[in-house]
Amino acid sequence: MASEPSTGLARPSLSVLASADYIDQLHQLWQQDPTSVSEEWRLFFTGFELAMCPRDCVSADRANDQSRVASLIFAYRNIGHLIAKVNPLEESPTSHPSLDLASFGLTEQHLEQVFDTGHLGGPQRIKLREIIEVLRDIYCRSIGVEYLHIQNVHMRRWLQQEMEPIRNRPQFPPERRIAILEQLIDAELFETFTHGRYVGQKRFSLEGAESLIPALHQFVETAAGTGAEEVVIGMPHRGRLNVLANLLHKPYSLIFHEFEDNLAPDPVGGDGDVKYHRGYSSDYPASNGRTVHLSLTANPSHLEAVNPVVEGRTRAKQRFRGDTVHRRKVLPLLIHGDAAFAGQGLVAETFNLSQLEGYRTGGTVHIVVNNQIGFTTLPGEARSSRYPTDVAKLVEAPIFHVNGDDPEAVCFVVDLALRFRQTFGSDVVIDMLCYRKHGHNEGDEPAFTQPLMYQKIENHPPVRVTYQLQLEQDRVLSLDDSSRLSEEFSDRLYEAFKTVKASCPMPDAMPDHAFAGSWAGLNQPYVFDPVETGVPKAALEEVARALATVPEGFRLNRKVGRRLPEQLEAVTAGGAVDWSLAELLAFGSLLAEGFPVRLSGQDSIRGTFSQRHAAWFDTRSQETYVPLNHIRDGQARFCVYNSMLSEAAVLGFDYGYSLVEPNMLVLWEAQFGDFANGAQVIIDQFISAALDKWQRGSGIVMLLPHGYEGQGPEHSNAYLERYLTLCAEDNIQVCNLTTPAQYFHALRRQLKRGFRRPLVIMAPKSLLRHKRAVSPLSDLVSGHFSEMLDDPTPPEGSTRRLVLCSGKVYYDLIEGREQHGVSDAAIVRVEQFYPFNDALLRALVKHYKGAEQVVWVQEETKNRGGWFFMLPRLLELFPYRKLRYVGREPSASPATGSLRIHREQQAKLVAEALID
Ligand SMILES: Cc1ncc(C[n+]2csc(CCOP(=O)(O)OP(=O)(O)O)c2C)c(N)n1
Ligand SMILES: [Mg+2]
Repeated sequence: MASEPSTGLARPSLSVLASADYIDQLHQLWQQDPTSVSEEWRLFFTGFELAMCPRDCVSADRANDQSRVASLIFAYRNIGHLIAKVNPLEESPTSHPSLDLASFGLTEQHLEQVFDTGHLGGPQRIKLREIIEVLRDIYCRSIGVEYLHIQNVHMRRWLQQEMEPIRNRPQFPPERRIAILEQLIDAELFETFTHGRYVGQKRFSLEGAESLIPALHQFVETAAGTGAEEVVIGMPHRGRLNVLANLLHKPYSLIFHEFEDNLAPDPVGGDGDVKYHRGYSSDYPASNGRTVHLSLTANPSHLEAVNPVVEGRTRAKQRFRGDTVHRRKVLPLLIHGDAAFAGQGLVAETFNLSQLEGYRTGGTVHIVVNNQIGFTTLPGEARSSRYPTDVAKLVEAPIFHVNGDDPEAVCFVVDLALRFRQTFGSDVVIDMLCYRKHGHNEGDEPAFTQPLMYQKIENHPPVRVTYQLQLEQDRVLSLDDSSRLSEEFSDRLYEAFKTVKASCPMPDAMPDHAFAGSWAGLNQPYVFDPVETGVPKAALEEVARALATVPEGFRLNRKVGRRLPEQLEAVTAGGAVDWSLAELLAFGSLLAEGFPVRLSGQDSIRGTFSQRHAAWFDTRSQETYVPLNHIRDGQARFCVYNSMLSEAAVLGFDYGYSLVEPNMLVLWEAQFGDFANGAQVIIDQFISAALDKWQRGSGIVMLLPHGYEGQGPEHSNAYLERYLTLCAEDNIQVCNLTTPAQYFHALRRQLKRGFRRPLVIMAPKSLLRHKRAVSPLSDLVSGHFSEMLDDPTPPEGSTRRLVLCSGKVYYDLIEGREQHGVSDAAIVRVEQFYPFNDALLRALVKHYKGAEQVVWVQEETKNRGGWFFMLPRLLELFPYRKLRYVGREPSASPATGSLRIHREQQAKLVAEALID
């Protein structure tokens, strides 16, 4: 197959096609009613129609020519980027058919005529030739801009005002230009120095994209200038060490130390991670005297997976700094590779989160390090769109394509992009076209697959060299002085290298932010010691009253209102508490104690099963009322959100949130537990492993509706077994609960211990309304969570059979025991699989020493559920007894699609568990 030369551009523009459709629609609207479109479009269509007219119908009238010129100006604004010189490896086309004079009905003769420039800035009337020069200067040099897809006229005007009068050309003072050169020197020499010293070691060099370093310095400087206090950064492997060293000022000695010993044991514990995945944070002293805190989020290899995590962290930090209105103090910055940005769905998902009420962060600045390749894959193989950034049009973000070999243009667009974000609170994208000097990593041979591209790259001078020459030419800095800057930096690197080589100590300079600030004291090991999580009755009554109080004039849905008196009575009279009431009481009691609660998930406000009604909706006005925010003055806030229909981005976001807020109950709920596998990367790479890899704790709660109730393969099973295979080193808690009180205590316990661990709950569906799945209020007033539950009504005589189970099947078993008149079987429940409280189970089953048979019962198929997790544990616990599995047969699909077969299977497994 012929491979395209690497132009950074894929096939003919889908984006252009997409905008052509859009323009057609607008054209039709204009034809029906010229005032229905904006002034710019009116001018455009007037000129366009004139151009389409046969010659003899066109009067030579000046006004018509002026309209043609207006169309031409519009066209440059719209598609000037197609001929912009943004690719350091390719000559750009100098013309485009859609920009030719003939396209507008103009000729060479018009070039010398004077026309009005509209809003273009500069003199109001100049020759057409000059107008085109100005337009090419603005839109077709090192910066190509896509912004006319933005519907908001204020945004478009703002961008025009910022770009056109100064022709998209920065005027940096000499000291800033010298600083840019120094940053390029840092970027390049850091790579060449380590390349020479640590031959063949992977570092994912930034060479070819060194302008990223001045770009990031510019970002922080502009951030400081707009009053921002913190930047939360997410970035992939490429150039990460460089960014750590040269932006976050992670000590060079520490980085070299990590090169000496690829997997250095971390001082805080855990198995650690490779150096180009770790997080870091530091304070950046900006030149205006302010300090900006920079925090690079640890991330896995899985490209783009960190995006929603960064957004969640940002939002939590904004809350922490009281920045919840304008969101200008804490800024998310995401850096991407071109192939990953175009390919990974999480990019689109994260864009989609960006303006949603419970998830917005005031806009993210995205920088795509577009080195025009992904490993060995070229753009033509990697995407169907022209640019890797076309996905950003989903949120109408402005997109700046910029030549990475023009570092001043890069800094200019970074400054512009961030000011846009600070002004409009929405996303903005920079596509920095550059190249990759080496192979994918330093041991890789790029000439195997891209020989022509790499011949070009071989002969391409580093941007530091061309910029040095430019500064010399502009008499800003002599070449001698430039060389001196390089030597000074090399000396610093060499000094750091020598100290590491001499002793190889773990430098003390590594700050440990893992358990500082609000996390202080929360790094204790996991223990089973019960924590008292009961709540005095009076406090529960206070919550229950809030839950039963309908504000004056609020028209509550009758069905929703019907259950309020019952709920109140359950608490005041000490009655039976069902699952959803227990949940609301857990939330409410925490809120009253000052712990905020955040719950997000699909349809979580009402609850998928109509069980929660966390907000009420006025039947006539649709106005909402959240009773849990009206418990008492000074209480913490309850935030509940219906999420967008995604698992990965939303779970990633809420997980990110939980990283910042250990004293907030953060819950993510799947619609049905099955769907959580759409977020597998977040579960595998972050939730279960972050503590071990990066010493980052989280107390996130995952609610995963689970239970075999005849709803078919996709609404029965939350893949309990998947979570169980992830369990080690007390990393996560996995529960399948049977009572509302257990749920209540499990939720409250999350905030009451000297450690935080993610809590995965197989959440109920039918148990939400099961008449036996209730708890007496007294179980909420005192007591605590228990990992195992004994049989509340054990056999009066001898126990012949010990039945062990977990979750909903327990209720089928106790009903079966009554139905079949079984009097010799005890039923013990495993409420928490992991961490596995072996001692507690051992103590419980002591009462049933006489049982000849031990049965593990589950409703899941044999290849799922808790069986394989329990088997070795049960063998150890009952070495001399007969151990049996009762449950569904192994099956490729989790459950049958037939309700009848489901019922037969369920009845059979219950009978088998209890009777021989
Ligand atoms: C989700 C995911 N799939 C595959 C990989 C393997 N992988 C690592 S880097 C890479 C290419 C990335 O290309 P690009 O995004 O353009 O970044 P670059 O390396 O060019 O800077 C691939 C496929 C990965 N890390 N993550
Ligand atoms: Mg790439």
